[in-house]
Amino acid sequence: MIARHISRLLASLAVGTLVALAWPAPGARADAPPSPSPTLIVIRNYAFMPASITIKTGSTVQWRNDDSVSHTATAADGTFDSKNLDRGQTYTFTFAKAGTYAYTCSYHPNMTGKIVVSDTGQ
Ligand SMILES: [Cu+2]
Repeated sequence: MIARHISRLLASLAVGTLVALAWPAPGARADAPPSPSPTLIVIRNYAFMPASITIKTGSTVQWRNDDSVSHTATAADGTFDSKNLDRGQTYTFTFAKAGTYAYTCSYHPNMTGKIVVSDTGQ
């Protein structure tokens, strides 16, 4: 009787230890971390594709020029500027601050894009 009681107590202690080990450490983020791989925006036919994206704060965006002519990805507020991108060249930028970033190609101002950066990624 006592032996059975003790073994049940030991079993519940073991389960409790496993739960404690599986629990996130203090300070661990409950939500998903920013995407580790960059979000790709292709520049093709004088357009940013997709023209508008929403990402999570801390995420990285990569632009790639697939056109035979040169382009740039230049933020209206100066936050980022790829400078000249020839065919096949890429530019990456990590968005550390939430906000809405409008950008254009400095050679072709009718090319426009928008990056929405939010803490929820929505
Ligand atoms: Cu351009």
